[in-house]
Amino acid sequence: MKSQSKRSVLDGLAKAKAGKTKEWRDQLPTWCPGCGHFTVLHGLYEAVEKLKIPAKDLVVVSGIGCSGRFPFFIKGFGFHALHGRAIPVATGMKIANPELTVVVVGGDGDGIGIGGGHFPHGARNNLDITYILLDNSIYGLTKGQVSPTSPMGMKSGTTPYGNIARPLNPTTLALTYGATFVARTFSRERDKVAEAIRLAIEHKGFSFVHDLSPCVEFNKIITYKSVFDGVTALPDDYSPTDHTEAIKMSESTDPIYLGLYYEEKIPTFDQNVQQVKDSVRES
Ligand SMILES: Cc1ncc(C[n+]2csc(CCOP(=O)(O)OP(=O)(O)O)c2C)c(N)n1
Ligand code: SF4
Repeated sequence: MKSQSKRSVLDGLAKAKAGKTKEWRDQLPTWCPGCGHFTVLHGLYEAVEKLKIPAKDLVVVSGIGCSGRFPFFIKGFGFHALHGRAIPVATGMKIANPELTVVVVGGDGDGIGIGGGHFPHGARNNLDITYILLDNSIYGLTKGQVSPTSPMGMKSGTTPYGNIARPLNPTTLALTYGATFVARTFSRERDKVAEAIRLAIEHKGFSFVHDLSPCVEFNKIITYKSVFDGVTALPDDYSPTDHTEAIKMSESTDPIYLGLYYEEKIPTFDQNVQQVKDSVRES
């Protein structure tokens, strides 16, 4: 009874804060209070609201993890796929119905660990989907094991003496794989997260948002404070058109840069498929 009333108070507060975007809310999120994933959920509400995407045309696809719960919390269609398999599922959906707005959401374990073989192909095909990676540098759902983005030395359930593997950098990977829109955000900055997601959805092609989304429950090393102390915006004179420069800036760890790293307009997967169809018909 007590938790029920607390729930409805939280629900009421969230609704009041969400303003117009409350129309997009579905089930009450089950994440821990303070989890960085909330910011991204609200960012996505704001983005689809601003872009006036009808719920019937939106599909959110996820893998497994705390981040994998995403489709339950937003109206529209959703698909909670197998661990690491959200991109192939989204690929099928987009090919079957190019009119859909397809958004993939997943964790660092889901997308860079078990699903790491799919990310390059979504990107290099320039499929017109948006991929939001919620990076908390830990496996949250399974209660705190190191992930492929955990820093060296980090102690966890699976690394009691400290992590001995070097971390992967999702922003650099996306750029290297050929993603045509790449941004990095931080869950402490709600407006910037919402704007990055909106721009990513607007982009025609494979758009990638790498959100630094602290796990307040299990990661005591990568926290809101540690991230806040380590990040800064990309310089004012930075231009997101130079691929080599984008990769160089993405690799910086001191500071870690936030913002739009790269955007390129080239034909999408759908357009290339159409071109092949037309040329086959003509021949
Ligand atoms: C094939 C398979 N292997 C392992 C698991 C167990 N498992 C569930 S979620 C998860 C990791 C989730 O971490 P992440 O993707 O970073 O998301 P988070 O929970 O941190 O949001 C693992 C290993 C599983 N469900 N399926
Ligand atoms: S365990 Fe971590 S990632 Fe999962 S909901 Fe809680 S704070 Fe978020």
